[in-house]
Amino acid sequence: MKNLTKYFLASIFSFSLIVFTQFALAQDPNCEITKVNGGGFTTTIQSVVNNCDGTYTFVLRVDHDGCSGPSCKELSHYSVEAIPGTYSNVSVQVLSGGMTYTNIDLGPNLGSDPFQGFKVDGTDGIGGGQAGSFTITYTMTSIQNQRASAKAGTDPQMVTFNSELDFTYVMNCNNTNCGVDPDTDNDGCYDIDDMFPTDPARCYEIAGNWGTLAYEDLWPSKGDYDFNDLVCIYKYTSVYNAENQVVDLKAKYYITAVGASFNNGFGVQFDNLLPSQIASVTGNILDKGYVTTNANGTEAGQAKAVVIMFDNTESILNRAGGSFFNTLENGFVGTSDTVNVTITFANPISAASLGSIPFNPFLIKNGNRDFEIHLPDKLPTSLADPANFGTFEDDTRPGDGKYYMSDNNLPWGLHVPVVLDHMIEKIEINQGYLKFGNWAQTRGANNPDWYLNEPGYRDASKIWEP
Ligand SMILES: [Ca+2]
Ligand SMILES: [Ca+2]
Ligand SMILES: [Ca+2]
Ligand SMILES: [Ca+2]
Repeated sequence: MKNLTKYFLASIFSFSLIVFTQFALAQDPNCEITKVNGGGFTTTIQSVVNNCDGTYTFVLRVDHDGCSGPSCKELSHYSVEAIPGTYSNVSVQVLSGGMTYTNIDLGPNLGSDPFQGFKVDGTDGIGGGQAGSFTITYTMTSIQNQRASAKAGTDPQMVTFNSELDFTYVMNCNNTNCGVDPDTDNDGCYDIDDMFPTDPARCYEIAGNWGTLAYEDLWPSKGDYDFNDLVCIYKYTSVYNAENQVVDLKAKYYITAVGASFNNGFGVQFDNLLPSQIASVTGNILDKGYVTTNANGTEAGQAKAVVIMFDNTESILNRAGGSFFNTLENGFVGTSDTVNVTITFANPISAASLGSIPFNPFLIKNGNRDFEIHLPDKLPTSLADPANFGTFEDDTRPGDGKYYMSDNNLPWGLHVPVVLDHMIEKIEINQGYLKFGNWAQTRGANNPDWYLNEPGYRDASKIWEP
């Protein structure tokens, strides 16, 4: 977009220039400028290259559409305006049709033409019902306003090209100015930086680190508090455009433990986003039929954008045996598929408006869409049944801004920004992670690093290992 910015600034006092620039950008995806000579002839600035030695190489393409009749005469010569002493190396190449010429006249005086320059003289076989195309390549020591005449009979059939709006535009659009790095897709993100060099919507991506989400799945009952009923590690990668706005959010999820009898689902609410701000969702696993989606792949019936990443764990797990997955001492050890979900936004958005990782993830209890289990103090989605709040051990009080915690502030969902080693089945988490209890009951004020492997932080004999 650097060219657009430049032209906008250059043309800020001229409405007509703004209109022209928009036309050029909208109508010339190949970075060319075409003008109509008349009589079936057009002239196109095909390229302008700054040779970085004080010279520029220009290529004009002349096309005739094959029209015939009194207003479509055969070409007699083709003249190009240029300041004497500034041009050299004029050559012609026939691209199509049967055009011939007798010589290239380097002028500078061109007889009947009203300007100085050079011409392709004694042309034959193009115009007057004969379609054809040829290019004129020439070198100049500056970029100038240039007229070009497709002379047929007495009709000059003249076009006028502007040094800035036409020639310089084509040069910059093609990134053929001196010292400019190539930008193949012209998105303002140079090829050397562009991880998507042929995709003008995308420039680079930044991958986050693996983190862990762990759940107790008997909410609103406390359960055994081993926090391994679903343990899912995640990694988010944001894809940015050249304006540093997020185009796609790519998520990876991998299940490390299911110490549960329930077959749970998992989704993420983007609290700052409306469903309409998402263009598409791909890669999520919806096999059980209880999740209804909008056309864009977000969950239907939601006020905020919600993506169900998988609606059950069994579609993803590769069990080695047994009913507990990677939570029993000396038990079977299974693997998980990696769920790769790509969310593409309807319009690129700022990273700040997307919200912070891990957003608002939640467990769906055993295929019952009424029961969501969120991280502490995260809001439920539109589909959670609020009748479950405040029942059993849950002490959710929306009026006080308290969600998904017990009366002594114990959560049902955990997030840590590292890969968490989970508990052995049916052993409370605070027996393996010795600082956990103080962290939870102070609502995170104390021991925010409870999950680290520091001296005195763990009883490793209570933590599962393969
Ligand atoms: Ca690029
Ligand atoms: Ca790109
Ligand atoms: Ca449990
Ligand atoms: Ca368990």
